[in-house]
Amino acid sequence: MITVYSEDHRLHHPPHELLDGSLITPYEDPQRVEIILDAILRQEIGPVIQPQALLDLDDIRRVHHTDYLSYLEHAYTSWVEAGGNPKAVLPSALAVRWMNRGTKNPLALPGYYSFDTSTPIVAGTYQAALASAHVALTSAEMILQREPSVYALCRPPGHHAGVNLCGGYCFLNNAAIAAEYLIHKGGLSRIAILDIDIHHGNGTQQIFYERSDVLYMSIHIDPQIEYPYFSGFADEEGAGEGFGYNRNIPLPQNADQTLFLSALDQALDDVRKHEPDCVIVSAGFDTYIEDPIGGFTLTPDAYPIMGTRIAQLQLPTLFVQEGGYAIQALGTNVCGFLSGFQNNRSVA
Ligand code: Q9C
Ligand code: ZN
Repeated sequence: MITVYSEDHRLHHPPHELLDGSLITPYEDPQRVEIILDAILRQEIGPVIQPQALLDLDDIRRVHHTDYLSYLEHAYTSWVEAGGNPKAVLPSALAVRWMNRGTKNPLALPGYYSFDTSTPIVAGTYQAALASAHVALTSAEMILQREPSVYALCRPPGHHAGVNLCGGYCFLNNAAIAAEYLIHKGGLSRIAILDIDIHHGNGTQQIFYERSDVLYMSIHIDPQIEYPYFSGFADEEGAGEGFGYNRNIPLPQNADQTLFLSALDQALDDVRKHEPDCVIVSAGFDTYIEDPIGGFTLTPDAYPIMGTRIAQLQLPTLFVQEGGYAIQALGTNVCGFLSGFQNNRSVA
């Protein structure tokens, strides 16, 4: 399987995040994808290529508002000019419920465009986020060129990013951007996004909530106990035309492989019923037992099984890297997953 990777992810390397009231070293570290890349090369998963052609911002504007993109582009410089801490942009006050008037104040803007305090912006963040989206777009283009499956090694991740909101280490929603590309450039009529990161992909859910062409299926830790707390409940089923095309499967803390795999089987049944032209897997590995911010108890042997079951769909499949923070095990878990998939396909 081809992997698409860009070294520009390194431009996003914030010094801290604010978690549960403490300023800590970020879990979302550049080493994550370096370790995955290394394992992919050593285990000969397949060729690794760079993003192709020129990035067209219109492909990103199909998902994100222009004012949000221009905020991301200028956030760091205007923040520093206005006297913000040059180490990183982080909001102090969030625009919530009825307090959501717009602002031009560079020290206040981060609170308008963020929904948490663990998604800092540094000088290279926008370029890194664009490169990550470019990785997803290149991978989507290869699917259109009849590549049966592609792995987009995206960093920063994307599934928490909404149309005009960053959060959960995410700035641009790579999976959503790929889905829109497949529909608009490739003329695909139906897509299924299967999100197996431990966290609910609130951004992806928001983007497609009223759409029936893109099915969003998410298996994740119960939002009553874990991040993102305010979204991801089973009764969020989509709205308007999109009713029935959003499905959340929350699982309890400490969910194990048996529970996870039975949720995956349910999700795969729904994916089959949707009859998609392509499946996009939001592939997070923070379900692993040793993950420092996880909460499930999956062991490395779970990932090849997950790959195998997804392979049985026998559909064009685009894997988009999301979370996973147990750095020592990430390479093994990702390669196990991709190999499990590859070894069980009739088409490459
Ligand atoms: N107690 C992704 O996996 N903080 N984002 C969680 C845990 C934010 C995770 C707090 C986690 C974001 C892509
Ligand atoms: Zn996650």
